[in-house]
Amino acid sequence: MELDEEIRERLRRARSVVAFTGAGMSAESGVPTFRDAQTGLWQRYDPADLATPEAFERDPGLVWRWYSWRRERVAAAAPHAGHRALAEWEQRVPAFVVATQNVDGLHQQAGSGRVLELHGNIHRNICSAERGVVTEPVPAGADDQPPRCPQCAAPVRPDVVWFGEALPEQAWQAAIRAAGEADVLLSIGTSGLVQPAASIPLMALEQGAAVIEINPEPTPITERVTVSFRGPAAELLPQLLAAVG
Ligand code: BJW
Repeated sequence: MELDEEIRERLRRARSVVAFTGAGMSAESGVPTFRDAQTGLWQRYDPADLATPEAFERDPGLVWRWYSWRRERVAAAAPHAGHRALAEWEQRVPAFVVATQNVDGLHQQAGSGRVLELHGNIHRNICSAERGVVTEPVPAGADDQPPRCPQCAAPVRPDVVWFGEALPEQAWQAAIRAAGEADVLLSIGTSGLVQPAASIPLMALEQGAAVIEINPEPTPITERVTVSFRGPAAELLPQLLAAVG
């Protein structure tokens, strides 16, 4: 990897680093992204149309089946060399935060200790009415329908953030703080289209951080960042870590 000497020095000197990640971070682990082509059973659906409270109200079975399919994909996935490079990077700097839009838990599996989940976690269920975490839902009569909350019998849903819903306040505030204090922010595998998370790299840029993008495709922030590397995360992150030394 060609690394400009000035960038290398900024990376070496960085005391506070934020890794801001999106679905492309998990692509090489076998978890499909949102806006790249969908395959199989779900190719007829636009994921953005399924990730809304209205979609769940309209057809809870359809949304539940989509999440069951995704849970299977996530359960079969393992972190790759890029996830591990971030976990190793954390050992080398005083303050290292992963702020992820991903719901798959792969950063934690790779050993990252400080992970802010901005869009929730697909492994948890919550009650769609009362919002509390449900660990032992009551099975629905039909297999393809969501199970029920044992307290109020409302359907349970995955503990993820759908369009129109607020991000978890603590994680969001912590991400804003981390971006505001960062010397370096890595923006990895995100299309940068979904707000408010997409504003995190720009917050870091505006307060003087070096922002380094890793993505095979250009994004809306490519022209503004300090440096943009075009390529896959599993390949480029270990190279970047090695180049920093
Ligand atoms: C690789 C790779 C490899 C491939 N290596 N890279 C301001 C302006 C306009 C609209 C809004 C706005 N503010 C809010 C909105 C509305 C809306 C929004 O942003 N809409 C836009 C789409 C227009 N935002 C919201 O509704 C948010 N809520 C909100 O604002 O609430 C306000 C509120 C406040 C107070 C009270 C109540 C409400 C919520 C957004 C929630 C997003 N949820 C989802 C689903 C999560 C659950 C689940 O997983 O099912 O989050 S949608 C989906 O998009 C998911 C992702 O986290 C998110 C971002 O996608 P991401 O990660 O960038 O993936 P892709 O697929 O888009 O891109 C993959 C990238 O990887 C590509 O660039 C590839 O090139 C790259 N890649 N292979 C590296 N190997």
